[in-house]
Amino acid sequence: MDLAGKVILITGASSGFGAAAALAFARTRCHLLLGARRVTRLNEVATAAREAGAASVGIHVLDVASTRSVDAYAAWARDQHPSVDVLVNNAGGAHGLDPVALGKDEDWEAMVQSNFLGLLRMTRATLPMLPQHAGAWVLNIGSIAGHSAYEGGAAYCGVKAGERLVTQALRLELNGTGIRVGTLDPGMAESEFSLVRFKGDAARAAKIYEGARPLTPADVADAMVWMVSRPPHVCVDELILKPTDQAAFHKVYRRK
Ligand code: NDP
Ligand code: 8X3
Repeated sequence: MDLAGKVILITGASSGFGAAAALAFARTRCHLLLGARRVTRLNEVATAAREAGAASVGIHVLDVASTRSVDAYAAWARDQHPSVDVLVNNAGGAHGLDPVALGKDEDWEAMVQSNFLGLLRMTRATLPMLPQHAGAWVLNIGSIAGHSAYEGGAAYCGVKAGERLVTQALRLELNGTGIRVGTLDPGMAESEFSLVRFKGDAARAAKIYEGARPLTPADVADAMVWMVSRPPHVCVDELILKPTDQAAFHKVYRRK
């Protein structure tokens, strides 16, 4: 499906997968609506996306953890374009790697708010703008963490497992509307993810990728564009994308 002229709304577009997705979709000459909390970073992404060929780029502050912010964002988006063809629910991330016995309320709450409630809020606010029977998409970004648990990942794995089930419920609810719904579930990818998880500890974040060859945000963005550009009668319900070096969360091949 040709994406030129389509309207793509991406949450969490200030870094990592969201920023790479903005560039990848820009190359298809679509219109972009970008949101995140760091507006300065959004501005930089918008400049790069215009240079990459986007038909237009709009940015607006967005905190998916706040219903008020999500509703203000949706009202702004409606002013830019009456309809949105693709919603990419990407905003989120992990906070901490503590076992449950040492877990912190603020970390758990931040993960539930952004990855889980934020996705529900954004979807509720955007659904009235999605055209029916024209190949529209709700593309949610999950994780291999939603498929199997690991120590220290109880809350993060829990919210990403929740994301899969929200995706499945929405797929059932929207069947017959022509609106496609699916989840893209990456494994280890080098972005600001680990820096955020480890609260700015760059050395600890770098260790996660040491000796391995992780996915890049551009790899994940390529998969997003592929999913969204299938013909309207084709829906990729679930796609797991992992580095060749990562057979499972714990099984990572590392070069010396
Ligand atoms: P980054 O930390 O690089 O990007 C996260 C993005 O989410 C940022 O743009 C951030 O923007 C935004 N964000 C976080 N919280 C909020 C919020 N409350 N409101 C609005 N925006 C928010 O990480 P990734 O690009 O790697 O992560 C993107 C998604 O992919 C996340 O959902 C993550 O869980 C998932 N994922 C990541 C993997 C990895 O290994 N990197 C693997 C599998 C899935 P800002 O801070 O400006 O608001
Ligand atoms: C991020 C990937 O496996 O580190 O979702 O949790 S993982």
